[in-house]
Amino acid sequence: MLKCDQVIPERFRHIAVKGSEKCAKKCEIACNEPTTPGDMTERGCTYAGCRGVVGGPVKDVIHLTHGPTGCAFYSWGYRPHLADTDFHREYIFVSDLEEKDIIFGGEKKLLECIVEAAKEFPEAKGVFIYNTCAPALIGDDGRDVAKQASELIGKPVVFFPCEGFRGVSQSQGHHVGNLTIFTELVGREEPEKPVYGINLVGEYNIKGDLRYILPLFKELGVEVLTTFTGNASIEELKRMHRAKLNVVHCARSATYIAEMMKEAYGIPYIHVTLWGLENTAKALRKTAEFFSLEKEAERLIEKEMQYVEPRIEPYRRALEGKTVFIYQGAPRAWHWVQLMRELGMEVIAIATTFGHRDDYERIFKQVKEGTLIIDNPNALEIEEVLEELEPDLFISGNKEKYLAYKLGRAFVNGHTYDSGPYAGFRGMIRFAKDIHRAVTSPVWKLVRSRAKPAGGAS
Ligand code: CFM
Repeated sequence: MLKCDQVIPERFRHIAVKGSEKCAKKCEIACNEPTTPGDMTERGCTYAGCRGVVGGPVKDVIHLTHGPTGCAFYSWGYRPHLADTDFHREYIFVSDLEEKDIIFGGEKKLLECIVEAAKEFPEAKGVFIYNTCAPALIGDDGRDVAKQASELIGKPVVFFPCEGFRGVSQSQGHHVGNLTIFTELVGREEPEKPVYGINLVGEYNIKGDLRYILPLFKELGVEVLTTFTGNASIEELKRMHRAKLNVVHCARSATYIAEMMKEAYGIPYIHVTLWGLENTAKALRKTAEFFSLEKEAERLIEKEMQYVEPRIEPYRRALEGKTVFIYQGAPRAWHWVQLMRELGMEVIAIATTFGHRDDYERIFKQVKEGTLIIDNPNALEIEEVLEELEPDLFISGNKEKYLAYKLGRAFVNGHTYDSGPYAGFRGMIRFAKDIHRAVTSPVWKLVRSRAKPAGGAS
C-alpha cells in the first residue's frame, strides 16, 4: 500500500503488484467502480466520454451541449481529434441553462438553440445534442425536442443521453455514444458502390494519426469506408454497416459498436494496436489475413521497416535500460508496454483512469513481475510513485504534466502527444524522438536539485 493511502484504505483494492501474494496468478485489482468519496480522482464524467471522445470528432455537425455553460466550456478544444475541416473544433454550442430554466424547464430553450444554430451554420449536416446532469435531473425530454427540431430544420438531430452522473467514469459515455450512433445513424444510408473494405473503429485521429495509418491500408489494398469517429462525416457513419470487417483500435471506447454491428449485420471484428513497429505489423497481418492479402502485407511491412528501423535505432541505443511509468485513460497503457520495449525501456509502474477488467488482464499479461499496477490513481499516489520509484520517464496527460515538471521527472504527453502523430510505423519515429528528448534533457536534474536543496526546503 502506498503511504499516502493510509487515510483512505479503500484504495488498497485498486493497487496491485504483479507476482505479489495478492496477484500471484491473475490480476486481482478492483476497477470500474465508483470512486470513494474524498478520493481526488482524475476521472471524467459520462458527458466527457460521449461529447469529448466519441461524438466530438464528427466533423460536419453542430455539437450542442444541453446544460450550463461550464459543461460546454470544459469540452472545448482540449482533445486534438483533428479533421480535414475545423468546424467541429472551432465553435462551441451550448443551451446555457440558467437558474430560471432549471425552475421552469429547459426544453423550449433547447429547441430555440438548435434552430438558431442550424440557421447560423447552414453548412452543418446535422446536430448532436449532449445531455448534462442539470436537464436530466429536472426531467427535460431532450429526445422529444430533438425529434421536433429535426422536423423543423430538415436535418438529423441526434440526442445523446450522456448526463454526467450516469456512470462511474467517462467510460460510460463511450458506451452511450456508441449505442446512440448505432441506433440513430448506422444503416440509414447505402454507399454508392459496393464496398470491399473495413471500418477503422475507435480511431480518433489524435494530432492527425490517420495521416500515418490510412496510407498503410491503402497500400495494402484495403479500402477504409468509415473511421469511427476520427475525421468522420455523418454520412460516413450512416454507411458504415456495409464494411466487410471492423478493425478496432481503441478496444475500450468502441468495441461496443463493433459488437452491435456483428450482431445486427454479421460483420466480424478484430482488435489491433496501431502504435509501435511490431504491433502495427501485426495489425496489418491480421487485416490482410481476412482479405487474403498476406503477400502484400509482408511486402509493405518489409518496406516500412527498412525505412523506420534505422531511424529509430539511435534513440533506442540512448534509451536502453531506462524505466517508465505509464498512466493513460485505459487502452494506451497496454498498447504501449511492447512499444516501450522496442525502445529498450521497461515499464515499472502502470495505471489507468477508467480501465475495465479486460484492460487490466491485458496489462497484467504484458508487464514484468514486480510492476506496480494502479487503478484510477489520485494525484498523491502519482506523486508518491514518481518520488519513490524514480522512473526515467512519466508518460501521462495534461492533468499530470505540471506535477511531473515540478518534481523534475521527464514527461511526455501520451493523450494529446508532444508533437505527434505517433501512430503507425512512421509515427513511431516521432514518438521515439519525443521520448528521447524528454528523457535525455538536462533540465530535470536541475529542477530536482533546486526543488530539494540539501538540508531543507527551498
Ligand atoms: Fe480510447 Fe482514446 Fe484511450 Fe479513450 Fe481518452 Fe484519448 Fe486516452 Mo485521453 S478513446 S480510451 S477516453 S485510446 S482521450 S484518444 S488518450 S484517456 S487511453
